[in-house]
Amino acid sequence: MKTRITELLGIEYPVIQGGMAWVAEYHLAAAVAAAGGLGLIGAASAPPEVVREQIREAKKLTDKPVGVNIMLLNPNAEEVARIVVEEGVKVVTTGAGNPGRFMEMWKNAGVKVIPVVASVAMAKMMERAGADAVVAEGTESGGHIGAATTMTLVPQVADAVNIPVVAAGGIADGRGLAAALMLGAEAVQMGTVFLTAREAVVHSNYKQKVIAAKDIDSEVTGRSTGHPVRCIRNKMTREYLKLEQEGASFEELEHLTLGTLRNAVVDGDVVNGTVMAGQIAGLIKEEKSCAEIIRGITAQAQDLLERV
Ligand code: TUI
Repeated sequence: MKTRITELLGIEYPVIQGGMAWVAEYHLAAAVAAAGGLGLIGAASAPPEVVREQIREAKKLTDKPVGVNIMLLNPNAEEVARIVVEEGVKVVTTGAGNPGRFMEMWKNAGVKVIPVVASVAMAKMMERAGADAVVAEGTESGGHIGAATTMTLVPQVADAVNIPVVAAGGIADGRGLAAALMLGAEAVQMGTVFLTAREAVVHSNYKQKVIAAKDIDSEVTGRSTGHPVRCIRNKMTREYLKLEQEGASFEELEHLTLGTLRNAVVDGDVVNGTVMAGQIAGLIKEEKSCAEIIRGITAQAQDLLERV
């Protein structure tokens, strides 16, 4: 399964792991890399020195490339942007904003830059700014989301740019990978399925909540604040959506979710915590290793594509 993305990144399979906050730590990133995909350390809102340590730990576990995802809403984003250069990271993905201000530094250091975008306009802007590829992420995704669906966004982005496109949002098996390739993508990025991976250091309550989730068990909080976030329905989302409907202030809503992703991922509080996951959670039935996930998905896609 060779595409411009596998060539660009020097990976065996066209599979990228999402840079999930608290979830995408070095054990998961190294396991994905070792299995032939692109593993990512999610810098999210971790202190910059913790990100540096994570990069070094990943390198101890694998010789294969491990990238870093930088969440641009993080006030420390600039420091993390420099650390990836200092540590010799070869691939960076970005989320939740415009990484234009870091582009020159990364390009000069030979870092491959793959911004996650949620619109055609942002994809074109990123291509002009020198991005090596873009991830077109549909609203089916978990966490911070845009408005367009993967089915509509991916072909429109693929038509609008010449750089390779990675599809994300609602993909967790070989049918999704095959469909993404048909839509014009040259790889997929998956988050939800990897957060249930055996190597993901995620509380079992969180993994079980995702495995138990059905097709319509996610909600989007924060539409009124301009930061829509998809997570599995629980006591927190019910309270949040009720407050939002009552016109609660940004501060009140922030207060309800501050630190709650960590509480869910690390402490297993899936009642009051934030259980970010995509709409494809309903497809995921069991915990598997990263190698089983990647081999299963690519083999199924290859089989389907040969039969079509
Ligand atoms: O970034 C993500 N997913 C995330 S980030 C995150 S941490 C967080 N936690 C609570 C509240 C907010 C964030 C959890 N999940 N995915 C990539 C992504 N990027 N999705 C959508 C976008 C995006 C949106 C707007 C990219 C660019 C953009 O441009 C806006 C601009 O600056 O013009």
